[in-house]
Amino acid sequence: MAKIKKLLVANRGEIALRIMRSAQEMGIKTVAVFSEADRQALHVRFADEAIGIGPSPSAQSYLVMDKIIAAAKETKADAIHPGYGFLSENEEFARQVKKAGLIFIGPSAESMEIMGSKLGAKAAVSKFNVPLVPGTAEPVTDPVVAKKIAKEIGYPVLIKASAGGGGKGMRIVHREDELSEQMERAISEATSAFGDGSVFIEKYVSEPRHIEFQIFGDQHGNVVHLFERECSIQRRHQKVVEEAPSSILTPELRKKMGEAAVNAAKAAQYYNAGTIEFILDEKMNFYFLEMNTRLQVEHPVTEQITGLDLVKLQIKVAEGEKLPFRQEDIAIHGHAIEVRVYAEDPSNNFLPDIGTLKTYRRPQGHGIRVDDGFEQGMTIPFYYDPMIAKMICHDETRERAIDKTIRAINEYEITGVETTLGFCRYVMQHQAFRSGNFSTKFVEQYFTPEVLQAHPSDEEEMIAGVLATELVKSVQPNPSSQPAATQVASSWKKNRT
Ligand code: MV4
Repeated sequence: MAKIKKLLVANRGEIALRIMRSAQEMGIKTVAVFSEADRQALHVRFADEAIGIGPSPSAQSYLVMDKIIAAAKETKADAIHPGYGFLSENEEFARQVKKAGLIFIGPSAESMEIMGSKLGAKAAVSKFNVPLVPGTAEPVTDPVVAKKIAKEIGYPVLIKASAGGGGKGMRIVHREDELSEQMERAISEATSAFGDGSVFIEKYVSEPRHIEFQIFGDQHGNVVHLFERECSIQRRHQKVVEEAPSSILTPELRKKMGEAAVNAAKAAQYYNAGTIEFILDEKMNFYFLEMNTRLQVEHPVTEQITGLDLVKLQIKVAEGEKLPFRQEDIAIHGHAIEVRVYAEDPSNNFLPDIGTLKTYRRPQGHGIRVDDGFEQGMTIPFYYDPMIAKMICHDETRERAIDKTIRAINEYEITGVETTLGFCRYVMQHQAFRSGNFSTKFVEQYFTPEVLQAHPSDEEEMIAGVLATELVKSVQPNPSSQPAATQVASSWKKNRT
């Protein structure tokens, strides 16, 4: 068993910090890498050592394998954690790291290769009792063959790129006369975007829920699942709100899906942390979509309900340790909700709003966790993902976790940039979300920029009401045509944003 003494984190921002914190608690020294834009970043200050790896664009820094491996050698690190994004799902990187005599904190390059292709993943899991969406397990190029398949499974169908991810290269086809044209487009799109034109056809599930299972494997063949995360609240394939557990799984269905997830992982002889993505249709049928071979952004909701530190577990498994528990030892405790705070303007089509955090005050209190990489006065670099923070609220029940999330959003103070906080509050207050009756179509169905102006939060309404009463009691008749209470309430609201 190879004990890790020094860990290089090949990432930036909140996830680099989050990984280093766990490493430090395990007595492991940490090495940060940074681009020019990140010279002053918190992950650089937190690490025991830091090494510059080049210009700000990630293609010249965080994505350059050679520079990262050279930095690990130079600092005598013995392991590399890739975080999420950047090189985290690059099997060639995993191979190079191993070749350099370093430990890659993640699965084997072979597992990554199988799961990196959607068709490869489907072929592998199909022999392991994992339900797949009706469709083909082979690439299709001939429109005649495609028409025959589509007729068999029934319209609407979905054309997907095997090499695609995050919804890229998907096309819905409603009728036979659209099929050949859409297929041609899908193939040429996939070829130019991924250098691989393989596409396949599936039955289109129209308003699915996105439910993913966290799995964990060790290098001795043991695999468990750590329950599910519901990630249906997303906008253009970018998740905004995630929660665990899902409000619609029964214990029986959870058990069935959990077993399927473990089987899918075993199909790729998977070890370390991974996520099995399912969709669930309105009849509660579930289907495997793909596997993500990394630690995910939303992993904290799983940590909050299981009490486990997934990064520590990743490190131990990478060192060769056995999983310290069996499936029956793990249980769900309470409910956790994560909202992603992006520097984006929800009233302007979620356009990135890069700038300086003039005020930045985190919410506090019982059951609140904020994973972020910024402090007041810092500028959000425009080169990378504009996520400022993840806020995770944990409480005994779903309803309490929702109410806590609203309270914490109201306490969060960010000025200088527009953020998605108000949008997340809108989600938390929406009856479809609160009742649990929603799908991946939530944002499309219920969100327009106007709702953020039209519906002040309960708290705002209550405070505005109190102010109005106080004002009517205390002031002289108002000379302007507007009632005094409206003026006060609206100027108070202005100060809040
Ligand atoms: C689907 C689907 C409906 N039917 N496949 C989107 C991203 C990629 N991981 C797969 N995705 C989907 N595949 C079939 N056969 C609907 C989606 C989908 C989706 C899935 C998960 C989370 C959000 C989504 C938003 C739109 C579409």
